[in-house]
Amino acid sequence: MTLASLDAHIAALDVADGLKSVLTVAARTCAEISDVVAGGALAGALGASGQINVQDEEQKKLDVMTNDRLTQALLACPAVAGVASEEMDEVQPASNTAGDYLVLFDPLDGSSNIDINASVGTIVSVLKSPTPTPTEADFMQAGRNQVAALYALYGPQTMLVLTTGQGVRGFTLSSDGEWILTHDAIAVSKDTKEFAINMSNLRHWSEPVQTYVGDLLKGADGPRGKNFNMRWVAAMVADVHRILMRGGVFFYPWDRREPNKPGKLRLMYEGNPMAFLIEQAGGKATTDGVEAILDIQPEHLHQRIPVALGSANEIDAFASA
Ligand code: AFP
Repeated sequence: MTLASLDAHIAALDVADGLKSVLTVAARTCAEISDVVAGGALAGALGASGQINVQDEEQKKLDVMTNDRLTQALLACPAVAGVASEEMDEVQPASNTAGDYLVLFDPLDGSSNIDINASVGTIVSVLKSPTPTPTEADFMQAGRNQVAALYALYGPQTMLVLTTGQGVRGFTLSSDGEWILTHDAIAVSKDTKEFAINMSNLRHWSEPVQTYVGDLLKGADGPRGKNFNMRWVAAMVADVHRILMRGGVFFYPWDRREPNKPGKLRLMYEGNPMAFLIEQAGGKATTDGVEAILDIQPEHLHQRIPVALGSANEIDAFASA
């Protein structure tokens, strides 16, 4: 049996050639990043960089290395008009003026997992650029406008999961450095008995979220009438991947710690691309069970939102809690 490669899949896609180039460059760079992540201490990839990013978070060396690689590779692609990253204060327009696409990324999702050798990822979102010389305002497009979204998961296997709005497919990185189609037509089950949330924040959540999670914890004897399992990897890529593989729901809700920040996760680098993938796989991606993440009109490049996504019937149950 001949296994299809990502290159062959991209070549056959019914999308513009420019988008094919962007996806090819993003996938190639993720394969390179996989090598650096796997090298760990041997690749000088562990530990703090000593720098603080725009989110006021201490950057790890790997945050900086992966951000630099993606930025350079994408800005060198003639189809790219500009990039924005969770790790950079401002958007970076390309020096060429022929690009059609804006690429937004979280170069290394789950940074706290790096030094403990647990799963991390890269998340990428692609928009059409309204102009070949984009400014920040041109990036302020609702997630519904995305023309592609992907993530790479650097776990026991390195995988890349992609949508261009025609379903969701998963590719596994071979020992030859080639992405091979291994998961066709990925679909999120409608129902689940598994949830993901950082329980240590319980006391900070709103009353309805506390009530909903409390009901899950009561199991078969409670109002939900079934036992739920819980998982939390602390890397959204890995939690979303589990949901795409076997169903489940993921929450990072609004909480009281910093009332001016409506959640921890970033709309443009995490919420939108993951919402596109989850919706394309038949799941729901919302802020509160009802409001679709993809319909939010962004106000800031680094805007944060609450996230509730995954198996459709369980997101509906969350909405009615
Ligand atoms: P970093 O990319 O800054 O490491 O954050 C990871 C993340 O944004 C997301 O991937 C996780 O689901 C979430 O944060 C974990 O947050 P807690 O550390 O609060 O559990």
